[in-house]
Amino acid sequence: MRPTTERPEALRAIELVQPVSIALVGGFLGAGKTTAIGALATELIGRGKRVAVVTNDQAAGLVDTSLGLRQKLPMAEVAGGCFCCKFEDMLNAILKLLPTKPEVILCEPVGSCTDMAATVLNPLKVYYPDTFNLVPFSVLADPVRARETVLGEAEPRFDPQVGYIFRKQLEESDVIALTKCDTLADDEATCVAALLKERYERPVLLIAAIEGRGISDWADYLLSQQPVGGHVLSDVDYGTYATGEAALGWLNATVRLTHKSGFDAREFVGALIQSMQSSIDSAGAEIAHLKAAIDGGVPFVRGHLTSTSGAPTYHPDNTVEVVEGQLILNARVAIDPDRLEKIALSAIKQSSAELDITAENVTIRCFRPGYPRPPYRILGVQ
Ligand SMILES: Nc1nc2c(ncn2[C@@H]2O[C@H](COP(=O)(O)OP(=O)(O)OP(=O)(O)O)[C@@H](O)[C@H]2O)c(=O)[nH]1
Ligand SMILES: [Mg+2]
Repeated sequence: MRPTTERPEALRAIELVQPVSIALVGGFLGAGKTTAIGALATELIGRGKRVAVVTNDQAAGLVDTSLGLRQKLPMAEVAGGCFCCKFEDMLNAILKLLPTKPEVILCEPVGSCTDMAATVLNPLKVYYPDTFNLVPFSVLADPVRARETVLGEAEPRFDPQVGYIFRKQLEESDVIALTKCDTLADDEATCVAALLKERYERPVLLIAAIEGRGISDWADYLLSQQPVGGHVLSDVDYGTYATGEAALGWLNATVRLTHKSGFDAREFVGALIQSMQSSIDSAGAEIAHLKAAIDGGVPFVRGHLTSTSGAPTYHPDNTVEVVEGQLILNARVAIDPDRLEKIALSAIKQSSAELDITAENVTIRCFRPGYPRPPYRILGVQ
């Protein structure tokens, strides 16, 4: 048993008959965390495990949560800050899921955060040694971003402080998973993985969650009692980290969409994303992740774009007729938040006018993430 340190009063006692496994799946914005978590959940459920998911964002109203609910996974959301700054909220989210008797809880931290090993894993380890069974901390890396940010193979498209966060995330992982390997030739994927392995001296797995590739090996690794939290960041420069986070404009919006006789939700999402992409490109800004979904009851259509010069992807990528639906728009872009808000509102107006859709009940939150101040930060665990 690990040594216990007295739990601060603010942290409640949690008594469980069996410890619950907690798997943190981190990585930069758009790396493929939600897709990978969905595939991992399917794999674990196939192995007879009960799985639940905790999502996390700087503000409420997430495409990721809506998507997880679609997969019929027990879900809880921590909004208003990252797990590290909202550790008590993360515990409350876990508590909320306990009635579903999860054996494994997959937790997706905000993609712009780092220092998780010291501020999340170590507090769980130290204050709840018999409650939680921590499995290796996976950090996912998109090959395009890894090449420009870590391997120096292309010009970085974000400020250096954003690159700093990306590299710190990988540095504190227990295991790295190179995502979207279906977009690379096999030898290319192996080569990038070998370079990351050499740089960070830890296992690097290859996954293509979209087609389920590599997920079984990843699950095997997570369940094989490997050491956890072995790369705590003792030297994070919170000034640089905060500047990197604040370089990103953050927007979460919801809009009610209706049409007299029905509209193609896929077409609307496509028009919206392309309009925003074009305006963001004209502003010379880089997209970290732009996602738009229409929840039309049974149909659920979403589109993603993970760089300004990239091509959007849609799920499903065919006509989906809806009469009314809720648009959920999440944008993380290296741009001033006020400008991002104007771009989003103009794109919503233009795309709805094009398709003769009524857009109303707009809720919009647009901001830069605040300075990260984790309440619990433990560097060393004996
Ligand atoms: N080709 C390919 N695309 C993928 C794969 N996994 C994820 N993607 C795509 O990458 C984009 C981002 O995926 P998400 O899973 O939403 O990424 P995320 O890390 O959860 O993003 P944030 O929550 O915004 O940080 C989406 O368009 C996904 O379809 C994959 O294995 N192959
Ligand atoms: Mg996600």
